Amino acid sequence: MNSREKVLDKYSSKIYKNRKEHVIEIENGEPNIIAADTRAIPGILTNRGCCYAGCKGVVLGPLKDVVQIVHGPIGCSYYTWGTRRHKSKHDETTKNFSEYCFSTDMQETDIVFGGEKKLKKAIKEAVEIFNPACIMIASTCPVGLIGDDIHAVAAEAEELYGIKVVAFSCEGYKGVSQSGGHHIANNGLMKNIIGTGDADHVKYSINLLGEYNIGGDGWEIGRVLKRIGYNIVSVMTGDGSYAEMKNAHIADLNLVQCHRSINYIAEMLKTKYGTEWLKVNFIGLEGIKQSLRDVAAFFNDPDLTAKTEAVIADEEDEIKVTMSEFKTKLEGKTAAVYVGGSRTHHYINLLKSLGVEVVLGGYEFAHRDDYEGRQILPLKMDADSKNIESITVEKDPAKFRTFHTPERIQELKDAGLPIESYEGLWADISPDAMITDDFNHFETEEFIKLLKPDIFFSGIKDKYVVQRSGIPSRQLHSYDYSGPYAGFKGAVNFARDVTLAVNTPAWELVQAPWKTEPTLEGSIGGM
Ligand code: CFN
Ligand code: HCA
Repeated sequence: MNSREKVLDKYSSKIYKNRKEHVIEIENGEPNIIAADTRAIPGILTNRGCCYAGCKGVVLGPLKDVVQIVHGPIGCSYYTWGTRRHKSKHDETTKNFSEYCFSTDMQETDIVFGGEKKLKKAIKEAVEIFNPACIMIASTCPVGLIGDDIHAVAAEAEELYGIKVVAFSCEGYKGVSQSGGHHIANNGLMKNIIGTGDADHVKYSINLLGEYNIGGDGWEIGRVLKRIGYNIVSVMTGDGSYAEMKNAHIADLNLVQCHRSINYIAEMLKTKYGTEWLKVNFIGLEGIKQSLRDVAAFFNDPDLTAKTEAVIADEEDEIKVTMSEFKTKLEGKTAAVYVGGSRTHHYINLLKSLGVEVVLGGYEFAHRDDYEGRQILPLKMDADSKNIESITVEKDPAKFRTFHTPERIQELKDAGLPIESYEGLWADISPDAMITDDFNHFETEEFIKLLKPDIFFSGIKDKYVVQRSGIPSRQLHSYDYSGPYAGFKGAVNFARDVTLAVNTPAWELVQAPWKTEPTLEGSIGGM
C-alpha cells in the first residue's frame, strides 16, 4: 500500500468514498482530477472557516476607514478580533478603526423579537462617536435564521446620516467554506463602492487586488512598485480604505495576487470598465521578477521596462548573499504546505529556491481552477478577429490539459487576442507530492507519520498538534509574529524564519509518538 492508500484505508466505507476524491496523487506526470469546493463531512475536524470569515474577516476586514458592525452574538466578533494580522496605518486624511471590534451583541430577546432595532441603535452610536464616511454591516448565522432585514436598515441609515452604509448577508452557514463569503463581499463592494469616486486618471496606475497586507506584505510589494514608478490607486483590501476603493475604476490595470478571493472583482471591473487584469505572484524571487516584467510588458514603455530591470537587479543584489547562506542550511529539507486558497501554490517556488521540496500540499477551500489553472482562450475567430468565441477551460474538465504552450499564448497575446491565464498548484508542485483538498486533522497526523516532513506550514488550528510530534510549524496564514514574507525583503524574512525553525535543537527533545511506536496500525478486526 502506498501512503495515500494507507491513510484512506482507515476510513469507514462512506468516508472513504468521499475522501478518495480529495486525496490524490500525480500518476505518470498527470494529476488525477481532484474534487474541491464541496461540503466538508459533518463531524470531521476540517481546517475550514465559514462564509462570515471569508466576507467580513478576509475581504472587508482590512478596510481601515470603515466601521464594520457585526450583527450577531458577541462570540462571532470576539473570536475573530485581530487574529488575521492584516496590518494598517492611519495617515492625516484616512481614519483607522482597525483596532476596534464593533458588534450588536445579540441576546436571546433579540433573537425572539428581532434585532433590527438594536442594529439601528448601533449605527447611531457609531456615527455619533466615530463619524465614519462608511459603515458596513455583516450578519452572522442567527440573523439569517430570524430574517432581520439588514439591507433595509442600511438604506434607511444611509438616508438619515448622509454616509455610505452597505450591508452584507454573509451568515456563516452559507456555502461550504470561506469562499462563498469572498464572493458576497466582492459583489457588495462592486455594486456599492467601486466606481463612486471622482478622482482623475493618473499615468501607470494600478490596483493591487487580493493582497491583504498580512504581516506587512502589501507594504513591501507597494514599496517595489512605487520604486519602479507605478501609481497605486487602491489595494484590495490590505491597508485599504473606502476612500481609495471608490476610485478603483480609474486604474489602467488590475494586478491579482490572491485570485481565489477576488477574481470576481477583477472580472467585473473588466466587464464594466474594460480594465485588464494580470495574475501576479509577489512571493519568491522568480515570481516577483516575472510579475514585474509582465506588468512592464503591459504598459510597453521603454523607460518603465528599463527601470523595472534596474530595480530587479538592485533589489536582488541586496539579498543574494543572505539568501544563498540560508539555502545552505535548508537544502534537501522537505515541507508540507497547507493554506486556504492560494498561498500553497504561491510559496512552492520560494521554498524550491531555498532547496526545500514540498512533499505534501493542499488547500482548505480552493476551487478546481486553483489546482488546475485556467485559461480563457479564443477558440474561433472570423477573419478580422472580431466575434471571438471564447471558452473558460475551468468549466470543461476534459479540456483542462489541452492548454496552449507558453509560446502559443505569447503569439495569441501578440496578436491582440484576449488571453487571460493563470497557473494552479499542478504547475509547480513536485510530481511526487501527496495532494489533499480540505485537509482534516486525522489526515494531518497520519501523513506526518508517513511522510515525516522537516517543517509543516499551515495555521493555528493544527500548529500545536504538529509541533507535539516533533515537527516545527510556521503559520502561513498569520506568519506567526513575523513578516513581511512577500517581495524581495520578505523572502529574506521567510528564509530566516524557516532556517531558525528547522535548525532549532528543541525539536530533538520532543519525542514524536511515531519514533517509538510502530506507524502501521491494524484496522478493526486485525485486518
Ligand atoms: S490572506 Fe488570503 S491568500 S485571501 Fe484567502 S485564499 Fe484566507 S485568511 Mo488565511 S491566509 Fe489564506 Fe489565501 Fe487568498 Fe489568508 S491562503 S486562508 S481566505 N487567505
Ligand atoms: C479564516 C482566517 C484565517 C485563519 C487562520 C488560521 C487567517 O479563515 O477565517 O487558521 O490559522 O488567515 O487568519 O485563514
